[in-house]
Amino acid sequence: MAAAPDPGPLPVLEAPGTPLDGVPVPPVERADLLLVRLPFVAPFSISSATWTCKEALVLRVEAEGAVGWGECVADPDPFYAPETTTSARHVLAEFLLPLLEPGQTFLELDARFARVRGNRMAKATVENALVDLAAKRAGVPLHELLGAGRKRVPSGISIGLQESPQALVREVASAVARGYHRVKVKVKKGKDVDYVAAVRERYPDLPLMADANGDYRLEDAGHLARLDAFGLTMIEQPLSYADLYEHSLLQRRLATPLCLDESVHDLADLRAAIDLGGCRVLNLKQGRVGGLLESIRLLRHAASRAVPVWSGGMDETGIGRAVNIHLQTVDGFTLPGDTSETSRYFHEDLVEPPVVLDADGFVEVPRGAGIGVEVVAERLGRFTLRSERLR
Ligand code: OSB
Ligand code: MG
Repeated sequence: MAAAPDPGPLPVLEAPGTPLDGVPVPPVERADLLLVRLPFVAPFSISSATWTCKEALVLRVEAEGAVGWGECVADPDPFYAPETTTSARHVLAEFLLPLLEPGQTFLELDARFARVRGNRMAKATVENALVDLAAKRAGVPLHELLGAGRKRVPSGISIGLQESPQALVREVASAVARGYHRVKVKVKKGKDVDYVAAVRERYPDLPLMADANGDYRLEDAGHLARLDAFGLTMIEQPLSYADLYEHSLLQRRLATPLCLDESVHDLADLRAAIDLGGCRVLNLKQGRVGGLLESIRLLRHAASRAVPVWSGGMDETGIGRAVNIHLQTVDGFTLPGDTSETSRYFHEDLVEPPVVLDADGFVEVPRGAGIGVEVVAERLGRFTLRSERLR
């Protein structure tokens, strides 16, 4: 019998280390979970949902007078991702918070959290709040705990589905006038080629991309290939929220690079997606992948494979928005992300100061300790629908 061919060395995937690994998790004397709801300036539509307000869980942890905040990116509905505010509340209260023990490092906590499968939005909420608390106790801005220096962060905007190509061009015009570095437009079946064509005609050189939030099927490859004519920097998540493989088949028929968002949850997903050839760019949302440790692992892996990365967003309040901004000071973010001004989402946010673009369209990293923005108690009170003491 012929010997089996030598399959070569096992491609074991080692998790890259992160600057947070050895940082001690602060003790938590008190934990409160709030459900907040903030009205949006305008409804935001993607192919699978329309939101008129931001409804989110906010975790407040306290120790020795210092307070840390973590915002959960799960929506009240499972229309973008399977987790919801209700499922995240359940997992966080019943399974994650009980895993906190004195004397752990963040790497040890991360390892304990691994027993809880999936539920990465809930995990990120707890981790974010604890990292904010750790940074505040150390008196340093969050980006310093991430091992990064201060730098300006480029801006980008994600424009929701519009009534007509003309309406979309108007939205893009106002974003360009505001100074955004790149524009992403939402697309879906029937609101794609004509819409992108209209924007491209008016702005031939604008860094432009399209996000479909999984509205297409592999059979639509020929139709999607029509988007190749517009020089998009990427098409984000054209196929299912759960797919890695079919994106790789689709990529072979498109010139435009494919970017994955909702189907990448962790390092193993990213490795598989890149090796299959279906992920030429990564939209990294720290709140989607379980927080900052996993984000830095993804960043390092993507860099090792020369895959460009940018920071996505989930229409966060100023709490989650600040985390996304601090994270972008870490090496490996090579493209402008969905990092927009507060005023584009909310008349009033939970925090001060708001995110604003400077004269060159950049965003400043907050200077204060931890996330570096202040939660305004009066507004938090006004926007809170429910709150409960978990510890
Ligand atoms: O797919 O990136 C997405 C918002 C909610 C859910 C999914 C997505 C988005 C955005 C907006 O595109 C990003 C932002 O402005 O924060
Ligand atoms: Mg997306």
